[in-house]
Amino acid sequence: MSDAIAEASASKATSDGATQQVDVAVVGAGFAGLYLLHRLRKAGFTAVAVDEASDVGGTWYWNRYPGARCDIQTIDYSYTFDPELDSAWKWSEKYATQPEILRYLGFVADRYDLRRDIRFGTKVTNATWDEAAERWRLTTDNGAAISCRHYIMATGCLSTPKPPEIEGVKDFKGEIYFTGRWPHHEVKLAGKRVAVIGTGSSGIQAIPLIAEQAAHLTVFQRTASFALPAHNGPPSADRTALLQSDRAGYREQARWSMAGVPFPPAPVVSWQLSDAERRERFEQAWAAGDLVHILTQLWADQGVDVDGNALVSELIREKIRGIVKDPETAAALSPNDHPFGSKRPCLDTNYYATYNRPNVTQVNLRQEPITSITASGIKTDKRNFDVDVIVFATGFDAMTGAIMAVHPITGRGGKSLSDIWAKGPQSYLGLTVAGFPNLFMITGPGSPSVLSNMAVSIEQHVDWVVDRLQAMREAGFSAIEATATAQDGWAQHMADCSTLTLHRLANTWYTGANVPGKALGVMPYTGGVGPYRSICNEVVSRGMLGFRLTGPDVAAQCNDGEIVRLQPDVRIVLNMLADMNLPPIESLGPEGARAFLAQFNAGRPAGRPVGEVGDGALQGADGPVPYRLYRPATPGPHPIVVYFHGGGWVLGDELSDDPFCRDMCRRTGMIFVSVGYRHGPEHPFPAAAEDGYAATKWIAEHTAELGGRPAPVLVAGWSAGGNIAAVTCQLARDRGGPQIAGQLLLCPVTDCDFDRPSYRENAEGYFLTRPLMDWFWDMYCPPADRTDPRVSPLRGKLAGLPQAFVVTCEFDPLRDEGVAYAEALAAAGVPVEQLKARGQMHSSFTMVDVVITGVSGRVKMAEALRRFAGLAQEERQADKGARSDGLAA
Ligand code: NA7
Repeated sequence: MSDAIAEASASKATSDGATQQVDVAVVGAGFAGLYLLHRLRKAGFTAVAVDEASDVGGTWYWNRYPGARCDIQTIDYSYTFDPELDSAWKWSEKYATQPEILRYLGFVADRYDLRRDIRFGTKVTNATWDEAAERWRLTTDNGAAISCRHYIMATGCLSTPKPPEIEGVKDFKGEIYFTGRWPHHEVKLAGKRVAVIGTGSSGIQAIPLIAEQAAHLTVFQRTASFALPAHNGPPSADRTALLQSDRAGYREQARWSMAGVPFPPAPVVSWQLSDAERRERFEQAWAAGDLVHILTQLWADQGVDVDGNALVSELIREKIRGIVKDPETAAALSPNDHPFGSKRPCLDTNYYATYNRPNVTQVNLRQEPITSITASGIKTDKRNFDVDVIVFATGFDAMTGAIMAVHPITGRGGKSLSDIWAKGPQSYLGLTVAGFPNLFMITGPGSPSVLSNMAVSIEQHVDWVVDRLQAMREAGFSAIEATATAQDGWAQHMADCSTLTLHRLANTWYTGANVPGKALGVMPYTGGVGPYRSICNEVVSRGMLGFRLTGPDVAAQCNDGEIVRLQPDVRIVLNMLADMNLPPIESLGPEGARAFLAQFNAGRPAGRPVGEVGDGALQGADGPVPYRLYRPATPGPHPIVVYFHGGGWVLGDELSDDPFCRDMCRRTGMIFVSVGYRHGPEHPFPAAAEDGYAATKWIAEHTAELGGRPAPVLVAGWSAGGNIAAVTCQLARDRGGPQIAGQLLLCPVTDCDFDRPSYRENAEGYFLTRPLMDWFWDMYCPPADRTDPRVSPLRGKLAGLPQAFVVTCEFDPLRDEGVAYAEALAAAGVPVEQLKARGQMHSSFTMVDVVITGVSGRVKMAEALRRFAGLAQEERQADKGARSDGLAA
């Protein structure tokens, strides 16, 4: 039988008259509820869906306001589970209108005969978990109660409109409409004085059309949104051609993309482009009329870095100034309190130009807040506006509203979901909640949901849930519940993810800030659709990690744990490396390994601009060695940091940590001199150590020539470079100088002992492996010399060394020897601070602009260096929030 015709053969739900008995009850008959019903039936489960509306459609049933459209290209905002359905439906527009989307959902409901299992005009009024029977007991406001094994909330993220929160609404004598509950009858606005409150996506879509009808339109704006022209028309020819050339491949790419729309990651960073090149990219994106395109395709740093984002924001503000004739109105319409994309950007048709119409007035509520609604209109603290109609486009109690506020849900031990979520939604994977067995949420808080193409995220969730229910049935399990450990781990992972993007910097419905009194925190998963999908798959492949499964005749199964302990971007990098299936570096030989590193580094984002970069040679221990100097753009002279690159004393050179040196030069406001010390095996121990010391001495003696502040200098290094920095401090103390003001040791090698736990726990899989460290040691230092403090500084005398900042990473073989060195320094009376970076690996901090979660660590490193040099601290706007992300273990 074709997938296009759903099996109607699933066993019928039974009813004892008062209670309808089903395997699964679903709330909602929108995109998610419809697909759920289809899948559940095909899997042989009895199911019923309940919806307050009188027909299918979910959000598209209710949001019928003028101009309501999809704002993801509709060929992407479609079901993909059935290729026959996928090719049977043709969208008439690039962004379909609400009536067309509703027709599509009706078409789907008919095609699979879904309506017969939907109870329309019915609301669940109460849901309680019956522990003895292991069933959910639901009461409804219309007809039989429901008893079900599994209860699934397919309630949508934006389905509970927010109350107006303005005094006096009841006093108004005119007509009141809510965009999210627009009437089904025709609303006549011609000749009327209309007010619209709210300028989010709904207001921005409705305002131009209302302005065309109304005698006068007054728009009350609290926060200006970024809006981009939709350039609507027929479905875009190039996207359609892509889809048609390889439908399955196109859909699969969407499933593994970051936003659920098949766009590749942007390849370049903003500082690699000239002003003219950036403008050209922006103009192309503006002309393309595609939100996901403009949000992801301009430059790689636009969504993760305040400075990169500011460039886009300003180009959009320039457009607004170019369209809106009145400069004061243009200024009020120009968003300047949040990064572009951190609040949901909107897609418009003639929105800004509407403000040039003589019958449209804008009221800036930041300058004159609404004080009340009166019988005749709206009162601000400066004026009265008499109107006939008020349209509330004031948004939704997003993400949690429909799940929590609509009806009480009582789980295990009589605990209510509202109580559990009082301080913000807790979930495992955004799919389940500890204490609520057999309850699932489709696109719940904690999943990518509203930060993605909902159609793609819904299908992924429905498939995952129904697959699990099938697997449970086959294994004899009747109940599934997330563990507290898994849920807490997910909360930590969510918090880690939220440092990746700029959503945390705006007060929005993503964070709950639009509803007075709601707990604040980024609710959707910001780690991306593809990574999220792979995590859900990994939960399954690791034996339902984080779930407790029980059944009447089988032994309980609980494989407890946290699914992601790495920082989210580190996980992505490691997965990419694993997919590349590279040969072990140590198998390439020194030359091959060096060539590999050069090739690897060529593919990374370019380092950020600094004031000046210059190359030179200095006196090493046995002749000249090269150096590269990074000078800040600020007026000098600056303190000098002597820097030693990583590479296991074998690989790398004075250029190989270029992005890190640039980043630290910018953050510290200091000169970084990266030294090209000699390498093994050509120059074995102690060549690198002696070069390190000689270079530091030379630099300290040539500070003026280098344009730096007079000595003392500072030293810093990563990995084997951290080893050289630590050794240099010991040699400088013992050989009468130079004076060193402080040492930054980033994941340093400090000892030749491989027996510490971090060598066992992280032997493989985190880029720097135990076999690679073995090889580095073999290339550089004969066994007999390995306990020499010039290569194992932990074995040296530690008293009297310069103050230190020691960074170690949780998933690094070198972690424990770094910690041991820091502790030994402290025990010897050396002032020392440690950063134990949770979820990071050996290369995290030097993968600048790749491992974005490394920013907070580099902020702390820079602060330490500034302190060592006696400079005042300064927080850059771009680092806002980065210091307090709980990175340290
Ligand atoms: P949004 O995006 O939440 O927009 C609501 C708008 O209403 C927004 O401009 C709010 O200003 C404004 N608002 C909310 N409450 C008030 C009060 N009390 N006074 C004045 N202004 C207020 O909802 P939409 O329906 O437009 O869009 C929802 C999503 O649907 C959209 O993002 C797409 O994903 C589809 P604020 O920004 O809070 O200052």
